[in-house]
Amino acid sequence: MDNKHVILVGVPMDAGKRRQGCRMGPDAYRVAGLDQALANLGHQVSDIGDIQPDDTDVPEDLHLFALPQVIGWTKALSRTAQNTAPNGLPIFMGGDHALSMGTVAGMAAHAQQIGRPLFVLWLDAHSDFHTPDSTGSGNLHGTPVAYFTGQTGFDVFPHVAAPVPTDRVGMIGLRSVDPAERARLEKDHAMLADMRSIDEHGIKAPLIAFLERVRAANGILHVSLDVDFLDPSIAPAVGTTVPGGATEREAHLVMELLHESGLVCSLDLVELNPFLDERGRTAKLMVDLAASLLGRRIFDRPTRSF
Ligand code: 6HN
Ligand code: MN
Ligand code: MN
Ligand code: MN
Repeated sequence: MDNKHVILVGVPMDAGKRRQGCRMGPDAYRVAGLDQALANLGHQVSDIGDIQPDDTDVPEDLHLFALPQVIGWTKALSRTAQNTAPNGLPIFMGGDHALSMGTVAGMAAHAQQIGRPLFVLWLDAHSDFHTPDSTGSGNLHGTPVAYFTGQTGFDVFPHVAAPVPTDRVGMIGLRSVDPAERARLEKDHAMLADMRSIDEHGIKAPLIAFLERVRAANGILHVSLDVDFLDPSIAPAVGTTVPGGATEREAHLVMELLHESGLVCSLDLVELNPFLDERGRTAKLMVDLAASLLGRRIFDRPTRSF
C-alpha cells in the first residue's frame, strides 16, 4: 500500500450560512479519531491545527451573509492549500462549504505549478453553483463552484488565478438544484449524476467515467464531500438535509473506487454541524468514509454501537 503524508487542516468556519455550528466540525473529527483512523492505515498524519481567516477591509453587503469573513477565509485557505499540497495530501476539516472557494482555488494554483490539470468531484445534494447575484438565500456556501469555475459576479473576491473549467467538475448526489443554478449548469458542461440516475444506473458508472477523464488528461483530483450527500437517516448532523441521499454502501463504494484510482490529491470534509448530531454518528461516518478513501478495506471496518 502506498503510504502518504496526510495533513489535517482545521477550518472552524461558519461564515458561509446563517445557521451556526460547523465551526465545531474540526474538533468533532478529532474526537471521532480521524488522525488515528488514517495512521492505522500506515499513513503519516500531521494535524496543523485550526487556521483563521485573514483580515480584510471589504465592507459588509446587505444581501450576502458575512461577506468580509468569507473573503478572509478564502484568502487564508487558498494560501494554506498551496503551502500544504506540495508536502502531502491535505484534508480540510470544515467548516461549511464556502471553504471550498479557498481550497479549490489554492489546489488549482498548485496544479498549475506542477503542470497538471485539476479536476473536482463534488459529492453533494446541491450544486453550489449560485453567484452572489443569483443566490436567493444570500448564503455563500451555495456559491463555491461558480467561484472556482470563474463565473462572473465575484469581483470583490480574490482573483482566481487558475479557474477550473466547468467540464472538469463532476457532481454526484444532486437532488436540490435551484432554477438559476440549473440554467447555468445546462449551459456549461459539468458531469452530473443526480440521485434519479443513480437509482437507475448505480453510482459506479458515472464515477468511473469521470475518473477515466481525469486519468486521460494526466489530471489530479480534489474531492469535496458535503455531509448532505448522504441520506439524512444515516447523517443527521447537517443544516441542509435533503431526503433521498446516498446510502452508507454507495458512499463507501465511491470512496473505495477513489482510493483505487490513485488520483486524489486533496479532500474537503464539509458542512458537519456537531450541534445537530446524534451521539457523534455523523462525525464517525465521515471519519469512516475518509478512511475508505485512504485505503481501509471492507473487512477492516470497525464494529460500532451507538
Ligand atoms: N451547500 N441552494 C441553496 C442556497 O441557499 O443557495 C442551498 C445551498 C446549500 C449549500 O450544500 O453547501
Ligand atoms: Mn455543499
Ligand atoms: Mn449540500
Ligand atoms: Mn458477528
